[in-house]
Amino acid sequence: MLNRRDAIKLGSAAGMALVFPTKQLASALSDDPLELPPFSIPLSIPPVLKPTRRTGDTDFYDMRIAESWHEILPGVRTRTLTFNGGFPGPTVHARRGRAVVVRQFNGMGSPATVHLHGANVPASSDGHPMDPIAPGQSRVYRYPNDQPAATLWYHDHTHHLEGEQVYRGLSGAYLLSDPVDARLPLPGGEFDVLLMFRDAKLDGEGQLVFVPDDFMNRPTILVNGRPQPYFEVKRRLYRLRLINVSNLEVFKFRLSNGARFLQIASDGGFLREPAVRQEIDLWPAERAEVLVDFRSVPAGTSVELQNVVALSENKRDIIQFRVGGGGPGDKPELTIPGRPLVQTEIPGWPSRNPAPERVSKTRRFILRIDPVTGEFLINDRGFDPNRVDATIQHGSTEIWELVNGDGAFGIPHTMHLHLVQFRVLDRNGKPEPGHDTYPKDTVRLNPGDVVRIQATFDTQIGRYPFHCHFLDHAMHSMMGQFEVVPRR
Ligand SMILES: [Cu+2]
Repeated sequence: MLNRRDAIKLGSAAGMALVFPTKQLASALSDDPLELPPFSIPLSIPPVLKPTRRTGDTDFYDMRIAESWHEILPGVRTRTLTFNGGFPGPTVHARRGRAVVVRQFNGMGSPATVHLHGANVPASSDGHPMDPIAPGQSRVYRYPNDQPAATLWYHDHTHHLEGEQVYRGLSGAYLLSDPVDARLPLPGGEFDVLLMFRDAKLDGEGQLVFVPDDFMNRPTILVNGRPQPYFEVKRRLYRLRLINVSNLEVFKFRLSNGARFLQIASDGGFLREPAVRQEIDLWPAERAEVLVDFRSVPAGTSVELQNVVALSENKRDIIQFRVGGGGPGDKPELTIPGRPLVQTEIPGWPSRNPAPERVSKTRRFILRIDPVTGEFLINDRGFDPNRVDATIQHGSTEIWELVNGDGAFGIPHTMHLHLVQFRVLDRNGKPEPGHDTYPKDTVRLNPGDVVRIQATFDTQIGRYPFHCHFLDHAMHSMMGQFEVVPRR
C-alpha cells in the first residue's frame, strides 16, 4: 500500500496544490508544534448524559449545541463547538429495545444536523446533510435502538460545514448495549474505557486552526479532547472502545510493550469470533473494541498506545497507560489469546449474511478527485441533494463494488453507508480478514483498492446518504444518496 508520505514523493503534492490553495498550506506550516511534554495531562472521560425523563420504553434527553470554551492545553481557553459544553460531547448510554429521544437545540450561529453514525434510524432522524436545525431552533431525533450492541457515535453532518464543525468539536459517543453484551464476561465499570481519537492543529494562542484537507499540518492528536494524555490503569484486563472521530487521521495502533489486543467488536458490534491482533487499523469513523491485558505488566511501568503510521514523530505516541497495583479479581476465563468470548449466536447474524443467489443488484461506485477542478466525486459527480444514486427495493440485498480511483494521487478514501451494517466480501479479489468483515458501516479504501461490500436494506424506508468519511472529502461533495423504496 502507498502511504501518504509515498504519495507526496510521487508528486501528488502538485495535485494537492491544485486542489488546496498553497497560501493556506504555507501559513499552517509556519506555526510551531505544541511545547508540552508528552504525557503531562491526565485523560478525561466524557460524562454520561442523564435523561431528563424516562418512560416504560423510552429515555428522553436534551442537548444544546453551542460555541464554548475548553481547556485543551493547561491554562489555555480554546474556542470550541460543543454538545452540552463537552469536548467531546457527553456519552449517551442506550439499551437495545429502549428508544432514545434527543431534543437538540442549536445555539450556534450556523445550521447543524446530528447524525447517529452506525445506527438504524428512520430517515427523519438520520441527520441528513440537507435537513438542518436552523440557528435558534430545536429538533427531536428518535432512535429506536433496534440493533445489536455497538459503540456508535454522533456528530454534525451539515453539508459543507460538517468538516469544520466536527473538527471544532461536534462529536460524542453513543454506547448501545443489549442482553448479549450483558451476558459476556467482559470488563465493566471503570475497566470499560472510551477513547476517542482525533487530529488537530492548535496555533500559538492555543486555538484550533481549520484548513480543509491539510492532513500534513494537524500535528496534534487528541484523546477525549486531550493531547497525549496519560491514564492510570490497574493490573487488570480492560475493555477499550476505540473511536476514530478524526476528519483525516488514519491510525494503525500497537502497544509499545508488544502485547496483543483481543479485538471483540468492530463498527457495528461484536465480531463472530474475537481476533488476536498485533495492530489495529482505525480510519476516520471506524470503531474497534479491544481487550488489553495489563495483568502481566509490572506495577510502576507504563505502556504506550502508538500509531505506527503516524506522519510525524510527535504523533506516534498517542496515550500512555501507567500501570499501578490492583492485581487479582478478573474473571479467569478471560485470556489473550483466549477461547472465543462470543459463544452464543448473535441475533441478526444469519439474516445479515444471505446466500449469494439472494443478491438482487450489483452497483459500482468510483471515488475520485477531479485533478482539474479539485472536486471530490463519486462516479464523476458531486453531491446533488436532488439526485438519488441508488434506488433500492426494501428487503433486498445488494453488492456494491467500491473503487478508490485515486491510486495515481495516492489519496485514501473510505465509504460510509448510513442506516446499514454491511459485510466486506473482498478487497482486490482477496477475502477480507474476519475482524474487518462484519459488522461494518465504514470501509477503508487504500489508493487503487477495489472493495466489494454486501448490505441488506430490510429496515427503514427513505433517503440516506453514503459518502467518504474523510470528512473534508465529504465536505467537498464526495457524497451520494440511496433511497430505500417499498417493494412493489
Ligand atoms: Cu475521501
